[in-house]
Amino acid sequence: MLHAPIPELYVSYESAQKLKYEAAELPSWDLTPRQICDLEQLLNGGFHPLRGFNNEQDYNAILSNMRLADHSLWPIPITLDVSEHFASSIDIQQDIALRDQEGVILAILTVTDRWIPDKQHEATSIFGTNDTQHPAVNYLHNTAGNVYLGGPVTGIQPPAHYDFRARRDTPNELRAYFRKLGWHRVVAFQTRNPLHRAHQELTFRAAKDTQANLLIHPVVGLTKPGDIDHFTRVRCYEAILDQYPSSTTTMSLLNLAMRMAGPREAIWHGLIRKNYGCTHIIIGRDHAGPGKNSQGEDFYGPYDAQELFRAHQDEMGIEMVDFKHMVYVQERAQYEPADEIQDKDDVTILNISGTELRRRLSEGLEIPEWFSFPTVVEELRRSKPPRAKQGFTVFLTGFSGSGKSTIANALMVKLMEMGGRPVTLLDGDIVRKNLSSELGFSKEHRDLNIRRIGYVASEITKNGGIAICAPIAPYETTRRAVREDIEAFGAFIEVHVATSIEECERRDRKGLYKLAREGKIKEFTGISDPYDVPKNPELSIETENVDVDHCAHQIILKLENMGLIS
Ligand code: PPS
Repeated sequence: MLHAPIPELYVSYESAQKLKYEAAELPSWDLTPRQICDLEQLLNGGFHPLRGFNNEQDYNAILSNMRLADHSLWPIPITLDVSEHFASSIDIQQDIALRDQEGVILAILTVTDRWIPDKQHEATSIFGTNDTQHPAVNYLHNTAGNVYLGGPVTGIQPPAHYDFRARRDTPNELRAYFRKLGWHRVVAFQTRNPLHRAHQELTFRAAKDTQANLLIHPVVGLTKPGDIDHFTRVRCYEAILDQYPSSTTTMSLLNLAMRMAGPREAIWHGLIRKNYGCTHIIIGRDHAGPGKNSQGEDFYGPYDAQELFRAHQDEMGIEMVDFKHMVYVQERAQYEPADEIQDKDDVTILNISGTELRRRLSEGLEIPEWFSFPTVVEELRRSKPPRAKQGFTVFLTGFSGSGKSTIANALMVKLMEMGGRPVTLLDGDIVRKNLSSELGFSKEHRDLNIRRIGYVASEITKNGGIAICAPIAPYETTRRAVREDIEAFGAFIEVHVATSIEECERRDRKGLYKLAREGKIKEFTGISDPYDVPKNPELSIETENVDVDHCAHQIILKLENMGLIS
């Protein structure tokens, strides 16, 4: 039964060519990365029985009772969020072309519904919270468009993937593979993290206990912000595959955009894996948990996902396999399920937490062989070198004339003297000359200027260099956005050059304060324009009666203290 093909939403090749031609005339929507993931699963049957983006009736039913309007179980809304401007240009029953980020037409949506969702209600119903520490709640409130469009989709072509092509399968391709190998029972392991020995032991045990074959089914679409990138993870998974007895296990990549919705997400993962031909799925402690809320507490109870899954598994037609918490018993040199160890008090139980692993990686410390496979550790070290070899950004902010540029120059020279990493200075004046010459000093223009600096600094950081930025950057929200962009790749050190406005005006190196007081320069920071004082900078520097060398040295000490230079 599980081996029978699942309905896909693609049209034939000939029809697709024709549709593509016709669709060029239609209004079109450029899909976001999340929407591309969702569309791919809609089209290939991963989200069966959905036949398009949810209409309003299904959406309401999903929110209130985790079902579609026809009562089939479905826990997560699959909605097409768009801007108000785009929504108002669309008629109901109109076809629109859905394009990827390069403009390629992937599908046609026949719009049957358009509505303004109550996002507060959606967040509470699906995620149980409106706390924006939850990544999907944050996405809903701060990224998603304000209007939803719903209706059936007609697939023209799947989204293109250029990476790990041989490892990507549609539900029907996996079903056919299982059929060919005669795999009648398949247990799926959903993951967004690299696998270590404990995972290998628990997944192998799960397959043995259920007398099933094993599918390692990692998510490579969108996972939790801050996760290890999927390129590194897939190389790690490949390194671990030959640790399983041959022909018991396979691996396939799932282009899913996770929501980190805990219990509801577990049900969703189960339904998706059933579509991919699996009979079982491993559900762990705190499955798809989003981390801590703004009070520092877990969003969901550790076993909520397992309980909700258990309550629905008969109806779903896929069985849950409890995740066993595996620990290493030193005396027996093997992993064992923690709750099956009878002689706990007489043996040494070893474990390394995720936080400890990250610390060891970032400080270049040893990672023992009992914990992970050398090939996996090697991959992780390759993509995440110790902090002293990673890129980072020093971001100096303060009033005009506060001393940012002078300190930045001194810092640059000191770092160049040390050597090891390329150093780039993005001083306010240099940037305004080379990157932002058309911009003025309105809030909009200043934000654009800072976002450009942030983008360049994030690229430098990503590629292992040091970026020193020295703009005024008067707005807290913009500085925070830049921090987020950069922290995806390396450290961000905000340095407040805290020279008072009175002192800056007294120095008036460029004669600008005089002109600002006379009203000859408008919107001048600190005189006629705001400056949000940084609340939690990594470092705050006083410059009055302190020489430049000492100021730059304080930054060097901070960098040493953070392990960024040795
Ligand atoms: S911002 O707000 O971060 O985009 O500003 P920034 O790019 O750092 O540019 C600040 C330099 O531009 C000169 N200048 C002004 N500063 C503030 N407000 C107004 N209206 C203004 N007009 C010109 C000033 O020389 C700043 O140089 P620094 O190096 O900060 O002294």
